[in-house]
Amino acid sequence: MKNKFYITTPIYYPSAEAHIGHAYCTTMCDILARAKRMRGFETYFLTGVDEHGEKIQKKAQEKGVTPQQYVDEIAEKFKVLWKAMKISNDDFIRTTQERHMTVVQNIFSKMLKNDDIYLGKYEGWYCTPCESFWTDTQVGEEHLCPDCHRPVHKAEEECYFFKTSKYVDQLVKHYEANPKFITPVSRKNEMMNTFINKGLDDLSVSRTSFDWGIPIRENNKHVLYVWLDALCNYITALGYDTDHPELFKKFWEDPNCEIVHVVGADITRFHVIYWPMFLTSLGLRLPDRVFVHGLLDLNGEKMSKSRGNVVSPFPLIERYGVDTVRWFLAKEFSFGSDGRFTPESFAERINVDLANNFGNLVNRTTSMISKYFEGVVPELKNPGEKEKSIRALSEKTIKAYENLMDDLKVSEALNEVVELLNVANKYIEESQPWVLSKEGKTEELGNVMAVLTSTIITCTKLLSPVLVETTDKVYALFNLTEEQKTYEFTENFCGFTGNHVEKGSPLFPRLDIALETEYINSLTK
Ligand code: ME8
Repeated sequence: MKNKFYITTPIYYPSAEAHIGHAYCTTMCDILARAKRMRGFETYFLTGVDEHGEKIQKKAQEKGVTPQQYVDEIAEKFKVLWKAMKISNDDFIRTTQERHMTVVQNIFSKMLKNDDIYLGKYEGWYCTPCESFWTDTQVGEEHLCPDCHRPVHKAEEECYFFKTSKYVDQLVKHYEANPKFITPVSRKNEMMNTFINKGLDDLSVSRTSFDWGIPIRENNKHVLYVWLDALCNYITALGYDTDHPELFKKFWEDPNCEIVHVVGADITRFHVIYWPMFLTSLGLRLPDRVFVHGLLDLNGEKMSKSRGNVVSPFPLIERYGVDTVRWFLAKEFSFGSDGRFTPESFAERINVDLANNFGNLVNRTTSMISKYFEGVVPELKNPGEKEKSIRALSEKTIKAYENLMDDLKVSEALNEVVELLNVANKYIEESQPWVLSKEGKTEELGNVMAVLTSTIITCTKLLSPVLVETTDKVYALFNLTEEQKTYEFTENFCGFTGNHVEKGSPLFPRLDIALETEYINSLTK
């Protein structure tokens, strides 16, 4: 099993402010990164912004500022959002940074020298929003972009081409030998059918019609195609081809490091076709996995910055707290499938999982320990069948959670924990502590409290990559020692005897669905 983990988000276009879709992808990566770190994997988590290209240049012109001024402002807003969402990224790369641009120029030179890039002429259909050229067959009779379905226009320019034909067989072999390279597998089939089987044209990798890009040293009429520029961020951020390549050696070059790119379904093609080809051209290893997550829509309509129907995470964080927003994103949608954001689903999800299940369990347990045991966690003595079965379930949950997280199945991993919480709540109903107390069955009553405490702490730990603020609150309620807070301590079932417990206010207040639906709806108008 690999003991290092390098995970990346796409680098987003700062062509408008970040919305809940960007927050979704970044939060899922953050959860995966935090879950690995918690278990002792050496982890590196990268995000950033993709600042070049015609689209950005046009936006800046519309606003009457320089492209650099324009991206500086929005890049800052992305950083502020990730801070507010408690994103634990190790670096934030911007493609206008010198550290990126110089290395990308070197990369282009290398590819040119290797004869993987040549100068030619392009005649085709151009989609400005996607910054992509397409052939007659691809745009069809209606002349629509096969990716975004918007109209394309005829364009001709001298440009450099990358020889995709040289690498396509190797790529397909790689897919076959590594069935998890593209996850979910349906995305691989889509790529084969839509692009590879139809025959790939050489990829145009330079532009002369605008100048907001990385200049090509060998021919300064040209700037680099934004996708070649952007994809390289995954290695330039690590110091590839510099005099300080430590991170690159430590993460990219170490076969014991698992490399995962998480991307939305809109940009699969670039990550699973062209990026592997570029890496092969440079003689570098490929990532282990490209995980393609689904896109979220808003009340059934495609959410996009250009359409203007987007939800900003900021007012949600402000009103409900960061953990609730993170929880909703992680739990509501099955990672890998498309999802629908509706205001009702937000409030309901928080009530069902956090207020009624997790929060309620913590609240009931701390109150009962205060009431029956003067706030001190009792010892587990002579456990009965129920206690033994919860212990077994707890151990099984930890294993299942680890395996599912390792397989990037975040929502499924969280489901396992929610199931354990459900069982713990049922255990209260079945054991009826109030009856045990009345009947003076102190040992049995103590066992229930010990088991509930242990289950709460195990679940809190497993949920800590998502519920970053709540974790500390729960640890404080149970006065955990530093040792008890460690992940390894999950092996000690009922290892909390003698801890002093505080009675706190509810962790997650129940939301009024109608009221909150109205509030969230008002944000999307
Ligand atoms: O494509 N639902 O940047 P981008 C879920 N710069 N995720 C969404 C989403 C939605 N409705 N909308 C966006 C680019 N995303 C390039 C990437 S990488 C080398 C260069 C997320 O700002 C999703 O992860 O258009 C998607 O792939 C990404 O944002 C696209 O961001």
